Amino acid sequence: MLLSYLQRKMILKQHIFMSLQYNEFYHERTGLTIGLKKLLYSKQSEYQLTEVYETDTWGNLMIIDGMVMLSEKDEFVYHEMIAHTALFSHPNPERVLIIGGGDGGTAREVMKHPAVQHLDMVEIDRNVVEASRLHFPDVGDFENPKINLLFEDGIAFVKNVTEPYDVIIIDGSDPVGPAEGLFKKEFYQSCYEALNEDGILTSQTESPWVKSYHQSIQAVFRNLKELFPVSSMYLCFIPLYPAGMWSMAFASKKYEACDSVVEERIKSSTFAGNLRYYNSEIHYASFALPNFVKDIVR
Ligand code: SPD
Repeated sequence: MLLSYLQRKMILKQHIFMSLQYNEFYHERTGLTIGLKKLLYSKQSEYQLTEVYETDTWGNLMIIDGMVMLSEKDEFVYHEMIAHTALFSHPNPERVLIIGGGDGGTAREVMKHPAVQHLDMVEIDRNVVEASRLHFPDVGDFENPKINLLFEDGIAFVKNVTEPYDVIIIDGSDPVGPAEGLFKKEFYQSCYEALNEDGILTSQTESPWVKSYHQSIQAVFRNLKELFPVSSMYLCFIPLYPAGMWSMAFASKKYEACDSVVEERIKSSTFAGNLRYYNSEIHYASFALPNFVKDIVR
């Protein structure tokens, strides 16, 4: 078929336009589209491919193995929710461990708590830290002397902990590739043992809207329930993660998340008023689950 000059021009324009989009499909042809301006970073490690793009509307965007990790504009939701929900639920979180979290956003939020004396952050891939230092200057807190950044496999690290933690935060990737083990019972058992007797754990646990994640979500909550006296899911809303609704796990050896003492702690904190997503109402409300989500973790 012969195409007119105009038709050829349109096809070319469409092609160029499409190639400047990032697409993450979470169900067949259904997914997320983000307009891109240019590629800023691309490095393959022995574990994964880390890329950073400048986007049209979300600032810089980090993608690992074809999955969005964070954008400059919406990262605060994830990092505030994974850090403060655990830290405000603990009366004195002095020692904290982050598994993953190489972009530094979770560490930034953890270090807002004056009680924290020491933070070990165990990231498997140096490229994640490098990409964040270069292209997400406002995200990471890497210079704080209380932070001990280690480039190791978090799953192996947590098996050999000698000085236990008050809080462990699992800020990993999706349950494929190097992060797959972060959804397994053996790993949660090691985390349980690496926590003090009143320790708390939080973890990212994927989107309840994405069916292919259901097995991993169910396994995590089943495992946590078997290990910890207190365990529940909580939710937050992150526009660039598949389907926007994101789940996290809260597990605790002693303290409840929804306790009036927690509310008091949040309200009397010197910095909580400056956070952009998390507050005492959100803390409570995030544990309210829609029925279809309850059915997944029941
Ligand atoms: N599909 C998104 C899962 C991302 C979980 N980790 C994000 C890292 C941000 N510190």
